[in-house]
Amino acid sequence: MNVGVIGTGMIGTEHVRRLTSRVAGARVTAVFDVDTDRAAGVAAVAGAAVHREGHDVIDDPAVDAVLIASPGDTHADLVLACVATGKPVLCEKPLATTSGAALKVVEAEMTYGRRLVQVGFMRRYDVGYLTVKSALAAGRVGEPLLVHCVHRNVSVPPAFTGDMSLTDSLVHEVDASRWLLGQEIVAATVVEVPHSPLASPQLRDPRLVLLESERGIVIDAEVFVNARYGYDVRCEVVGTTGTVALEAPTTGAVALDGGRVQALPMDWQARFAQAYVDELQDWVDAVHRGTATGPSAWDGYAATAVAEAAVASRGSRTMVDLAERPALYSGESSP
Ligand code: NAD
Ligand code: ISE
Repeated sequence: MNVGVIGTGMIGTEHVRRLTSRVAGARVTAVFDVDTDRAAGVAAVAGAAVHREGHDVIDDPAVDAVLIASPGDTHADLVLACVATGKPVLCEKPLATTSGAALKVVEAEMTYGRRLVQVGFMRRYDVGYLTVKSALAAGRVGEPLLVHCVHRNVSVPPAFTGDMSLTDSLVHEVDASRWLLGQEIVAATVVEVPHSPLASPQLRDPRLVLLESERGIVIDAEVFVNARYGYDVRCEVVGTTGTVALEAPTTGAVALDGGRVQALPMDWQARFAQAYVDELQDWVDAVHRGTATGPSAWDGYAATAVAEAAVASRGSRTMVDLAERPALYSGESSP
């Protein structure tokens, strides 16, 4: 399967590397990035052609499937072009920066009549999240009552502005909660907390968000994108008879001064390294089979709709404006 990659920044470059050396059944044959030097460097490693714009990658007859890893505000237009040409596409999150744009993708795919779109919610492939999901499915903790989520980054690049901790980071907590619980999120409240002076004031960092599921489960999600000490993602589901939580993966331990210090991953690349490989392998296998099964356009739309409600919240409980879910998306991957 020949893959065309649009966007060869931090994650795009790593996805090309994974497709080239860790994933079976695919090779990268075309790339585009507005930063032409970056595109050329990545293309040289993969043995791929460099195109003059994103749409040229999609229209390239030798490209069988497309991976989009450019910034979020470019995604919807590119995904729509993939659907129009009938090419499978793995689009990094967020699917779109507005729920209206994401819904257009859902509608285009419905018109096409078959799933072509997978969204890069890689946590669904992480062994820790999969363990929590199986424990819930087996009823090991009874009925879920509450979910506690923590999403802490060491820091974020200067391009990370405004409400991106909701539209770009919180969306992972939204998707993980929807998937673990098998329920949509119907309301969001952003609770005011003191902000870190170490973060740019416009980020209002950290954020504490209360999400409510359709059957009344409350999810508290802390998003702290300048936490400094490490990349720390936590999730605990509290049930009627027990709780189930992610293990905190460590990258080693240092013994000193009569104690032992566990090292944390410092970024998402390290924390979710295997999940990204498994996500890509699942996508490639699905494209070969002709059926997409990973996180869908609907999942991308639902996450963006919840983030939009959180942005609008400003302290008050805000209902999520969600369209009715079409039958195309009633499969295993969606609530
Ligand atoms: P980045 O800024 O490092 O890379 C983005 C790249 O896109 C840059 O090389 C930039 O030059 C290029 N670009 C800008 N406009 C473009 C356009 N119109 N067409 C093609 N290329 C263009 O950002 P990143 O961290 O790699 O993030 C890229 C996307 O991946 C974002 O949507 C982000 O949310 C997502 N992401 C997902 C995860 C995850 O864990 N799933 C992790 C990181 C990033
Ligand atoms: C980034 O885009 C990702 O998706 C990471 O997984 C997440 O931890 C980070 O907050 C986002 O900015």
